[in-house]
Amino acid sequence: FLPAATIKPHPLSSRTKHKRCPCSMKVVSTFSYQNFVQFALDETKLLTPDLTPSYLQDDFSTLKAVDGKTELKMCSFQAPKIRLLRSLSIEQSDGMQVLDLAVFPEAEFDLPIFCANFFTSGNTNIVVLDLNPLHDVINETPYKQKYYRSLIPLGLKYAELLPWGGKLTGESLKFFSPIVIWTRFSSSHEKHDILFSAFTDYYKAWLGLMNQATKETDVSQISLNREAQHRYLTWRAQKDPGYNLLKRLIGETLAEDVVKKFLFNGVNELGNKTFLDYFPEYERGDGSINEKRSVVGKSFENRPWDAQGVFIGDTFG
Ligand code: BLA
Repeated sequence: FLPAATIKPHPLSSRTKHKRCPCSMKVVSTFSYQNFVQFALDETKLLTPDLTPSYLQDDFSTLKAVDGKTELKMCSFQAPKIRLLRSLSIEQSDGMQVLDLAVFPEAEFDLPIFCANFFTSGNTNIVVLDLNPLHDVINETPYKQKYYRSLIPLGLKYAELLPWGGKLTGESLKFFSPIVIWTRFSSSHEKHDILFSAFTDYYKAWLGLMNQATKETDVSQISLNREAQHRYLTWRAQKDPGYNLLKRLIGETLAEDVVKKFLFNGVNELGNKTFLDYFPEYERGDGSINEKRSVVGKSFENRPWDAQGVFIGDTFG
């Protein structure tokens, strides 16, 4: 493993802004998730010059939260293999920052979904960074071999630097890959540099997979890809941990629009199945959806993947 000290800040480092901290009047360096977004867009353009703004740009660009001190920035693009690359970043004047950046492939490709979800408030950082698999990777499947075998060393490097964040919604594990980074840490320059480095490495890994991907022509396989992506979108549009915060920031109606039309765009278009069709265990006696995020409870105290990328977690609910 590379020791943390070998993580050098990227030229477009995670910290470019310098703020005067009002309490101590010391100059503190802050970081901004905007740099992560910029990196992803620049790298994508290098590889895919035909990246074009998505039709969603018109309706989803910037929003001011009801508190008057929080800004939400959205951007969205598409390309021949990319159905949607979209990002939401939130910055509050008191330091809260959120990044939700995802890339969804067209259904003709069984590529993983790039997923970066970072939440920073005060000293706390909650991080999910992954190439979310479209198909099963818990069992030994050709899909797992195809996309993750060569990425295991990358996952191991960061599993060391950004250790497993402890118990989480058990159901989420099915959407994660053997190289998932799920971590929590207290803010520090070092950790934010490591996070930026992980983000750039994972993003480049995803672009590498995309670059090599060839279009599927078998219609039944394309349908399977589409349904898998729809199931993923349905999960996230219903159970995303960020939803409550969004409701508080911009109100229920706008939050629903942002979640269903922007963040998880496709949930109303890629398929007809409902949340309960995919996840019947969430059905309550009266036919409604259980509001709890998890019905199996929080699980996976430790990383449930071994160094070979074999799933070693116990039961699923
Ligand atoms: C917490 N975010 C979490 C947690 C996970 C994720 C696993 C820990 C809590 C839990 O176990 O549910 C992220 N979960 C995911 C992801 C997938 C998943 C990426 O299933 C994909 C399949 N997070 C955001 C955004 C906000 C946000 C946009 O992405 C805010 C607008 C906030 N995430 C957020 C907050 C917490 C959190 C506030 C901690 C509070 C909590 O646990 O509810």
